[in-house]
Amino acid sequence: MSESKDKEIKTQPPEEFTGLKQKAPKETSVGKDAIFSALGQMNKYMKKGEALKLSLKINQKGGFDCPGCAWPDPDDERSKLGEYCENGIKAIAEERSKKTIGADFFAKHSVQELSELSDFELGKKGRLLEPLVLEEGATHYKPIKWEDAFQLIADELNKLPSPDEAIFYTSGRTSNEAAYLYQLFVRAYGTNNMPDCSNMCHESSGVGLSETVGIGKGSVTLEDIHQAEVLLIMGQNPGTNHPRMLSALEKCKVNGGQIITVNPLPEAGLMHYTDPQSPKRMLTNGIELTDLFLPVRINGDVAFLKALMFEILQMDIAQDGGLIDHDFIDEYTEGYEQFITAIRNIDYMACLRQCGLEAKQVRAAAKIIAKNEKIIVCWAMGLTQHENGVDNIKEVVNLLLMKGAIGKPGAGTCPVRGHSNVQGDRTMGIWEEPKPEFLDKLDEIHGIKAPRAHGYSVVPAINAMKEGKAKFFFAMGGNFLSATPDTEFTAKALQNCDLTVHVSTKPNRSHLIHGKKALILPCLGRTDKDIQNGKEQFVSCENSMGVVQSSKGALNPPSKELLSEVRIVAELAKATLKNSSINWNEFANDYDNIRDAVEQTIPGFEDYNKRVRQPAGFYLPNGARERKFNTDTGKAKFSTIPLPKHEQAEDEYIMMTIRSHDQYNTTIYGLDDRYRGIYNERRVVMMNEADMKAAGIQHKEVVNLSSEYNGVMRYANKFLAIPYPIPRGNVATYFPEANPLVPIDSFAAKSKTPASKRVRIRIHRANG
Ligand SMILES: Nc1nc2c(c(=O)[nH]1)N[C@H]1C(S)=C(S)[C@@H](COP(=O)(O)OP(=O)(O)OC[C@H]3O[C@@H](n4cnc5c(=O)[nH]c(N)nc54)[C@H](O)[C@@H]3O)O[C@H]1N2
Ligand SMILES: Nc1nc2c(c(=O)[nH]1)N[C@H]1C(S)=C(S)[C@@H](COP(=O)(O)OP(=O)(O)OC[C@H]3O[C@@H](n4cnc5c(=O)[nH]c(N)nc54)[C@H](O)[C@@H]3O)O[C@H]1N2
Ligand SMILES: [Mo]
Repeated sequence: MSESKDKEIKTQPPEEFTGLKQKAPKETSVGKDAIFSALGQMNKYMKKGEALKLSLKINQKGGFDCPGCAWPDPDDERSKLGEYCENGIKAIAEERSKKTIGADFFAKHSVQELSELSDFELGKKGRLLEPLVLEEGATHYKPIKWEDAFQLIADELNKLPSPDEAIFYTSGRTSNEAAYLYQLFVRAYGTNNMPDCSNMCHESSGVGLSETVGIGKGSVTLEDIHQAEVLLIMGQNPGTNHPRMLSALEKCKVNGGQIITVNPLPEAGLMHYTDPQSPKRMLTNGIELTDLFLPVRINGDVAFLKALMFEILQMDIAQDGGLIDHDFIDEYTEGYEQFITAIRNIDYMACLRQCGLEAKQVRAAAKIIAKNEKIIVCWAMGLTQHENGVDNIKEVVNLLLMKGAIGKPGAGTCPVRGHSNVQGDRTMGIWEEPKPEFLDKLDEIHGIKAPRAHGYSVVPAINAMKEGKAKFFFAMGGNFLSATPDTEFTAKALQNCDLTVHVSTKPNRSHLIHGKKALILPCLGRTDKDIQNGKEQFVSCENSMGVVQSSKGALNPPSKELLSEVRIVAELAKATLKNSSINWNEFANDYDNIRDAVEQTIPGFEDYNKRVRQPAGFYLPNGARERKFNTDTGKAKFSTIPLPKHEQAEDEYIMMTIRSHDQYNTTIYGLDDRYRGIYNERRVVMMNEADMKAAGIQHKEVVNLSSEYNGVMRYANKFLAIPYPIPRGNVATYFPEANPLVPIDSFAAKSKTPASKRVRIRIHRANG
């Protein structure tokens, strides 16, 4: 037993270096290095037979949906070699690690001791095997029976003065079936406090798109990407985060399309690609992807888009029209006059200054876009995680509407989603602001009285716990402490709770920063066989392009003690809601029954059980795809967006927090960021070489970081400064190590998405 009683639990990740090696950033992606890296991870962390079995089933029809990203699978033919990618393999190697941890591990190590470990070190301990409880005042987690765990939760929930003092978080791996049942339980219990990872992710896209084109999802299909004449890829690093997107980009290029990349960093994955599944490409050294690279300053996107649209307007005037789609604008949109007047009158030089690009670069982009009609804009966190995140999306929509590039083949919006079922969870009703029609249906079908008042999203949920307005925290997956902004602040919020509960597959830092009491409930993962009532079940997920597909685990679970998320919800509901008229057993015994309820509740799921059994699943309806814009006026809307205010003191840098190649959000697969040439270290701050020189900072010098926002100081110490091709005044660090610096009160207007891509920081020489 450890002597750790007097030591404090560490709320911040450990500030220790692991041995940085830096090489020049790579200029090409995937190829044989990716295969070696994936095989390396499988050999190191998985059992041999299991690795082979899984790699043949990943993203295959009738197989399981990769727990990695939400990029869609081809509707027709799937590669024989397995429709997988390096990072998909890492995701399953992580989930199916041969290591496991049970009660003996937790008896040996106190919570305090474990709090000295990083998420990387914790994750590598292995799969969780049995339910665990941390009693009030205890120093160690110990085993608890499932029924006692459910009773403990039920007692806490029934003790609360109001259901609105409970918070129910969801990460985006939860299946449609589990998500539907979960939200039904939470609403039957009596609250809409359902924050989810989407709040920190694509919420800005959801809000921006709903208000302008009437649907919070993207409008394109995979085939559209293949057919596009121009792909504008903004604030996204697909080589790392959506590797299978690269083969779609390759198809687009082979079909004659052009790619414009807008990113502060020259991400290797977007520059050059060698398809590991094509021997010919491996021999011929692959294909150039990006035709025009625009190294925009962090959050310079609105300024860039304005300058771009100004240029297109000038070109249209110069050639007497034909470049702007007035037929489309007249028939389908509103707000054009006001919008185009504002574009005509922009301060062009101010736009150039803010985006950091030269006029000739903007003009080069305008030339490509103006003369083409099939245009798709793809984006991810580089656009959404800003205070003006929603405006970023609306400005993207302006460009597409101006060109009539939506609701026709090869054109439209493509927000590339994160978690593999984050989009499906929202469709199933995981939302703090549910629509009244949806709640009416729940009431009618299930005989409940769902609450109408909106609940907390992530940032308000943290504030509520911090202020003592919420006392119970339940997480269906995820790593709330490490994923949210302002780590210290969030830690205090969680520690204010009476009970914190995590349904998890692997240990993480959220298990260690706990309420008075805490529970860890281990569950089945995507790769595990799920048998209920003697019958093998499957679940379903919705990908980034609105296709719903089935997913069935392939391996025996690592322990008999693990329950499916569906079963956990059902048991929890039975324990908590004593007079419930809902037959929770029926749902958990056969997931077809859940799908039948979904079909009755949510439009687009007609014949759900039948269609989900079709090999490639089915598409959900999408108004924007058909030029049916479901806004309040039935028209797509142009927006008039102000240029963002960029406050920044002389000695401040603008920091973005990004993912390395070896991580899945807070799950850290390894310590390398191969494409960026950064090896064996995550506590780095990437700086422009000239900035380092000006500040007298040496390569690999130890620096401390601080951020000051609304008069509050925040700190994260011990990072190594390294030179990197990034615009001057901008720096980059990895998430989650830099999250202590992201202010809790810096978030996007309307979507409340934390502004983790634009944090004002100062860099202090540790020995200077
Ligand atoms: N392997 C792997 N796959 C993943 C994930 C993972 O962690 N690992 N995470 C999943 C999840 S949940 C998500 S949301 C996605 C995330 O996918 P991404 O959004 O690609 O992930 P980030 O690393 O946050 O990268 C943001 C990119 O935007 C750029 N950027 C930052 N600020 C700006 C800006 O102001 N303007 C512009 N134009 N660009 C900017 C950065 O340089 C970087 O290339 O990936 C999903 N897939
Ligand atoms: N600074 C900064 N912060 C960010 C971001 C950023 O770019 N910068 N990105 C944000 C984004 S886009 C997102 S989506 C969030 C992610 O936030 P989360 O979704 O909360 O975090 P993850 O790291 O994906 O969660 C990992 C944990 O999920 C559990 N898990 C894995 N698989 C399963 C499963 O099948 N079932 C269950 N029940 N549990 C499982 C494991 O225990 C694992 O430790 O982080 C956000 N935070
Ligand atoms: Mo995300």
